[in-house]
Amino acid sequence: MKLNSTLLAAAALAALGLAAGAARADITGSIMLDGKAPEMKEIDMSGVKECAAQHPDPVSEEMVVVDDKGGLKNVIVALKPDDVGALGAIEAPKEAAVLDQKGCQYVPHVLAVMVGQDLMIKNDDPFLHNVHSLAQTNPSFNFGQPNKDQGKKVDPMKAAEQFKVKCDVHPWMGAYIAVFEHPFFAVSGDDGKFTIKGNPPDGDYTVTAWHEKYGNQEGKVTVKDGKGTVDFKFKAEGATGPIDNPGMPRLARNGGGDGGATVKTVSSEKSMTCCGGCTEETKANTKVAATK
Ligand SMILES: [Cu+2]
Repeated sequence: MKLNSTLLAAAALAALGLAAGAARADITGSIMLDGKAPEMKEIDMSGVKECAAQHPDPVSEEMVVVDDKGGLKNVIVALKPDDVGALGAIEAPKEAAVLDQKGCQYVPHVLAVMVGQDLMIKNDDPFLHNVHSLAQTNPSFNFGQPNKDQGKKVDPMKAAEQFKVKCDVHPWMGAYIAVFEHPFFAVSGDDGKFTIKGNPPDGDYTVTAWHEKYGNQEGKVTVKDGKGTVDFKFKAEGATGPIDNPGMPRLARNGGGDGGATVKTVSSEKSMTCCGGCTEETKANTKVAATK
């Protein structure tokens, strides 16, 4: 009898789990690169022994990372609601977003966080990195982490913005952080696929997709019963990036870029769209930067 009740309890739990799974609503999709991916340059760490020592194999830049099917990694995808307030009561994700420094690279290379979400900067290397945020709207940070560190909490982000983070010790180290006013965002994985979780209300939404080299795109998704799909395709040909903007107009003024295209070379209205939840101020800056 005891066994039976245990089994029953397990069955009930399983049923609950299934029900919860069924109720969970996700927006999914994939990002593909159309055409041949440019070959990424090898990062030369030879001048810094402690970094080079951590990489028996060559390390490539992470600007364009595709799998063998053309899935494009590190694309920030987000809903762009007309009115964030219409999304209902939304809370920042409880789990902290973590930017790690490992083997003299940022992990992940692209990170998305929500306003108010905890943001931790971790150091997996037993030596100095100086992590330097180029944020202008948000509280910026600029501090050294001389040794391994499980995570130093920085001030939570306050507004939608995208910015670059760099290391002042190792010039090749760069990461991007995008801040949203809502939790409906994701970053595409190794296979170019993404999942926006959080169950946004049913309806039609604009979705933005931003890539460091290929810029911005917008798509549409219809969310029904919390589910929806939207795919993006970026063209490999003709891109002149890296593009620190237009999704990140502030970077151009910061000189935080890697060179290459600047906002001056971007003329299409579409590519000047802010990547998700832009504040009016950001939009205004986009226009100012674009007309300079
Ligand atoms: Cu560093």
